[in-house]
Amino acid sequence: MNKVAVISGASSGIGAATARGLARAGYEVVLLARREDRLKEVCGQIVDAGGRATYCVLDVTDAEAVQAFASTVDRVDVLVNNAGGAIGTDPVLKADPADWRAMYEVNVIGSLQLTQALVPRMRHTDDAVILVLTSTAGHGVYEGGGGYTTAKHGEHALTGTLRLELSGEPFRIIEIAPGMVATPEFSLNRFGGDQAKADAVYAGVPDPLSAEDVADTIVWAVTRPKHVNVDLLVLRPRAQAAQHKVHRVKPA
Ligand code: NJP
Repeated sequence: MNKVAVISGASSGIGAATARGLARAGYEVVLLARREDRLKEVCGQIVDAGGRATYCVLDVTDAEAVQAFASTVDRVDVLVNNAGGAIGTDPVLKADPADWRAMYEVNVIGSLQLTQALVPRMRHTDDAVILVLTSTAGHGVYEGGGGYTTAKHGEHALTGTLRLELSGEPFRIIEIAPGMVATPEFSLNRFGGDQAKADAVYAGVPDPLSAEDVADTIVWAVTRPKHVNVDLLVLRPRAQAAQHKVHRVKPA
């Protein structure tokens, strides 16, 4: 029987690349996100390449919808909590609490709800994996990043707590924390659709990470032997020595 991997936020970026990567690694993948057209497209690519993929339109912040989804799946071997994102770069004193709530809802509560709903479907195996895509923003702070770093620190805490609480059970709890990843939508969403601002994030950076770079790392971590838990893996592009230290090349 095929192993089943559920990936949230699989309609774009890192989640879509992870779905493709896990399908290539032999998993039957179940893609989750809110945009059906994008899910269909990614699923189609996987099936055309010989993989097994289905999707479910799901808002991970909707508790009832998450429960309804969980009731449709029989078994899950791998859960990738990837759905998430950032809104704005307002300083703490000017930030809209609604933005902070929205970031907390999708990054933290979304991961919490999906994990709670699917763990009962993961107890059939002696090697269940829950992987959480946090960020270097979950391990440090930066000006203008208050709402996002708070949410990602929360997701980091959720992941560590879960590892402790499931100790002794056959679960691996993995956290992958990337730095600068040039996915087409992450920064665009953060800046409310302002393409120029989104492009400026990566301007002159020789090689930011790609979605595929992160997906490769996720697939590697998931496919380690069952006694090997990659607790936390931080990956950054070579050009980003630290959150504030990004090497940029000036245009000639
Ligand atoms: O971004 P993007 P990435 N319910 O915007 C989905 C973290 N990260 O791949 O629902 C369900 O392409 C949304 O789909 P849709 C980041 O925080 C990134 O770069 O159809 N799904 C889409 O598929 C995030 O946790 C960078 O709109 C929801 C996906 O989430 C993860 O990596 C750096 C949803 C977001 O994909 C993927 O980001 C870093 C909801 N309520 C960490 N809301 C980076 N790019 O630089 C959104 O350190 N989605």
